[in-house]
Amino acid sequence: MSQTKLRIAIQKSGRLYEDSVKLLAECGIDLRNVKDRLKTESDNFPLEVFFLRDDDIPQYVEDGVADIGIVGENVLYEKNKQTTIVEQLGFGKCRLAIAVPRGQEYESVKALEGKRIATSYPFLTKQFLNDNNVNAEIHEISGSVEIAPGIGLADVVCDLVSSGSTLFMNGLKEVETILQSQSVLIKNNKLNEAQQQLLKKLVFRIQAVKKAKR
Ligand code: PRT
Ligand code: ZN
Repeated sequence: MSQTKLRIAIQKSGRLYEDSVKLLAECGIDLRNVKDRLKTESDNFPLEVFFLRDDDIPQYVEDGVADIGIVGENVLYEKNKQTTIVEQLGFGKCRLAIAVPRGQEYESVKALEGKRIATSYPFLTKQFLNDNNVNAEIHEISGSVEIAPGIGLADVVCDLVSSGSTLFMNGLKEVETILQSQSVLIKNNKLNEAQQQLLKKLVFRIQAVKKAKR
């Protein structure tokens, strides 16, 4: 039998990096020196780790460049790739929300009609607007979305929120929640039998770690 291993894609740096590496450690998987690496592997579990930008992880897993990955549901649904969620991981919790200038009246989603919405999540924002029969202009920007209304770039934002302090500091108030998100383990849809077995082993360990934390 050819040697089998699982290739996992995790965030290279950012909010999910620490928790992703920690989860693997808690699963008893030792990684060789992870700092400043593009990839590494484990000596005590047949796992190879690729460090990537979170935005690229759904595509890599769909393509089978990585077999599994850890990514936020927000990114997963925005990218809309063909992968399967295996397990919710309980970290990286946030929500994708629409926020308007604090002084602005807001009664219902109809208030968004004709507005300019700044977001890094055009797909999910569009879906929300369509579901609610609202026509609005989406302006895709890649960062610092919250300052868009303040500098006249947009009327409204659709962005990730966790504590809410960023919105507050920018004079915005949250009016609609589009998605509740946390990080999830995803898998490629065409894993072979041996890979499925390895994944089962990994998920069993993850569930044990989660249980111990309850
Ligand atoms: O470089 P790379 O592309 O990999 O990273 P990134 O900059 O795109 O993502 P990163 O590291 O910022 O976030 C990775 C993931 O963490 C996100 O996709 C979410 O799944 C999750 N996450 C959890 C968050 C937050 N909480 C969060 N609060 N991602 C971003 N934020 C930002 C938000 O965009 C806003 O600017 O934090 C600000 C709001 O925070 P509060 O606490 O002020 O509300
Ligand atoms: Zn990103």
